Amino acid sequence: MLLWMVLLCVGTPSLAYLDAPDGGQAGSPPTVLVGREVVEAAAEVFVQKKNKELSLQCTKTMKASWHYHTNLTSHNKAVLMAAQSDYQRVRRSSWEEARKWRVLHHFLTLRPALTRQMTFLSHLGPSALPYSYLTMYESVVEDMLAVYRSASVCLPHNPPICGVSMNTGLVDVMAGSRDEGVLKHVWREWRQQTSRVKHSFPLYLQMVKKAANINDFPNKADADLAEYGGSPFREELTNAWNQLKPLYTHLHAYTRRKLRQVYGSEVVSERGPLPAHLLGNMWGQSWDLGDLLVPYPGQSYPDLTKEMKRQGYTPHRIFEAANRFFGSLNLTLVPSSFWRDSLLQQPTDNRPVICSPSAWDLCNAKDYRVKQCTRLRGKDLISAHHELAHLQYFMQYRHLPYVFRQAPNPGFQEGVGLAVGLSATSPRYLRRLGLITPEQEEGNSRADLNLLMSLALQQITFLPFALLMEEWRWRVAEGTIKRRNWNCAWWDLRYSIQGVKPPVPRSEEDFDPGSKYHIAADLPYTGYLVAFILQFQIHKALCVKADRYQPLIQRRPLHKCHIFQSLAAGEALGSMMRLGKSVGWREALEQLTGPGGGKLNALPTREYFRPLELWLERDNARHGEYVGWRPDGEYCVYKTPSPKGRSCK
Ligand code: X8Z
Ligand code: ZN
Repeated sequence: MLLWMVLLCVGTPSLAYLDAPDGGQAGSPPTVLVGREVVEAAAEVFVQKKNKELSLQCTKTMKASWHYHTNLTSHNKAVLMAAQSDYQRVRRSSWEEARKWRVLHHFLTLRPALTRQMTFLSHLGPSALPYSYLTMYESVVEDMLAVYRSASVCLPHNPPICGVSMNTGLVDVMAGSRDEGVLKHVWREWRQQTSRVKHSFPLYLQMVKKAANINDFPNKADADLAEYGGSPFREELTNAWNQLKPLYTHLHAYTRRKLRQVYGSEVVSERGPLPAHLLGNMWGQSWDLGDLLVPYPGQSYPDLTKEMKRQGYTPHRIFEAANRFFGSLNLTLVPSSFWRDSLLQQPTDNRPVICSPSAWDLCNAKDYRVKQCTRLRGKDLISAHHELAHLQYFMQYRHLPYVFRQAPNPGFQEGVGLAVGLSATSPRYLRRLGLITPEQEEGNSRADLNLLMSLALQQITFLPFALLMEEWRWRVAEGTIKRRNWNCAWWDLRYSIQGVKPPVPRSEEDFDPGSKYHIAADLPYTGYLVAFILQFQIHKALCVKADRYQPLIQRRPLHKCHIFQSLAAGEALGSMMRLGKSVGWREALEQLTGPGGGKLNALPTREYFRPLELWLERDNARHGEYVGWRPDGEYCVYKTPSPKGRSCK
């Protein structure tokens, strides 16, 4: 039935152009009336063609990328760069063609699945820039990265040890040193070096604004937030952060007291924010302070390495155990090619590889791999479960068109990996694997608290850092933070959200945001923030399905739950994964968590850490520690705008 009538120009290849306002003039193609079905059929042909082209190019690029990451030669790098540029060409031409279809919006609405695919095809980020600008964007990011990569510090030894970078030792110095002078020196020098990122920042901002505009967004903040449904999501993040704040503030107060014991109240004041250089991490995004903050030293669960060795574990066996975990949920086992093609341990032939764990979808619906230089440690066992969770996601949505073969927002894929990691961390699960004994597991509340503390120092501390970093970038992009205040505005956020201060006063001569890789590299960070919150929502929902979590029932707390062998949890997880990106993230989340559950919610995080929060409350009260922070000095010297009429000519 011809319900919707539109005018189409015959003779335009592949695309259905609507009649131009002056259509029908001599020399222009003839126009005909066609129905909605015809347009939809043409749109369907278009998206199918693009899905096919893109998945083929994706496979080529991923294969080249795999070869490079598992053998870092210049030849492999050149092959990868060529493949990436081919992929970008196809992606860009798809973008150009998809945008021509947008004119249809004035006349008819395509089926939702088609509209959704068209929308994804017609957003491209900076790659949509005209070539001259694209080159400028790429080179300005390259300049910022060059500053970051070349930054190194001289350690104040006698004689000094120079050329130390994040990759070659600064991580260990920040985490391991308790020498305040050394930590201050390293913290300051790193920022001294990376502050040169600032010179490139104005041009970078111009380019990302242009890229946002070309994709129909007013600025980069809106472009980035579109993945999550737009700017109201910012408020949702702030709400989630407010839900978590009581727990964070107690952790903050406890940490301040412990740091004061080591460094004295001259360095760590009674009620002030935490000095950023003492947190065990260059940015204070996790507090890697080893034994300093353990509630019950010497009473943790046993290290798994010894038991794994005793039982003859190998990297291969670690992944077999992780694979069985998914089998026990009645989910999909990895294909045989996984065992043949993956890299599960450090190669012995001296080939240079990037060892950080990663999961690979080669975009052909059959080829899935993991790269992980596995060692016999508890954290590698958890990481194996985490990476296979990513593979599970890839395999569950493989039936979908290419543009839907993604998680519904950038936080989901990681959120699922982290949620499965929580099950794998549970001592009850480790007992099922035979890696700890029933005696070690049962009623060991001190070991549980130590475990919760170590998780909180990675996960709870991360949230305010990630939030302030994104807030800073969004405010700069939309212009509410002005260039003359870039650095001091950064420290205002560091203070108000994170409760952290610099060890030495800062000024607008510095550019401390540039000390963080993801800012220099223009990489998104919101996905991590979302993932860290979502993981507990997902974990809770799965534990409810598995009937292994009941609030207020002491034997069934959230932090002890694992979903191993729960068919109900497996079914729920699999159904959500099968949706890929074919629906919005709220719908996918609500399907898993139940009616009304389609929003970010940090209360499951609070529930998970409840025993720790209670313990911290008592411990802070026992020591009369002030909970919260107040200013104890000036942290950054603002540049006042120059008075009118006094500017130099
Ligand atoms: O950059 C990363 C990963 C690489 S995908 C190691 N992360 C963020 C960071 O290090 O700042 C993971 C957590 C946040
Ligand atoms: Zn991951």
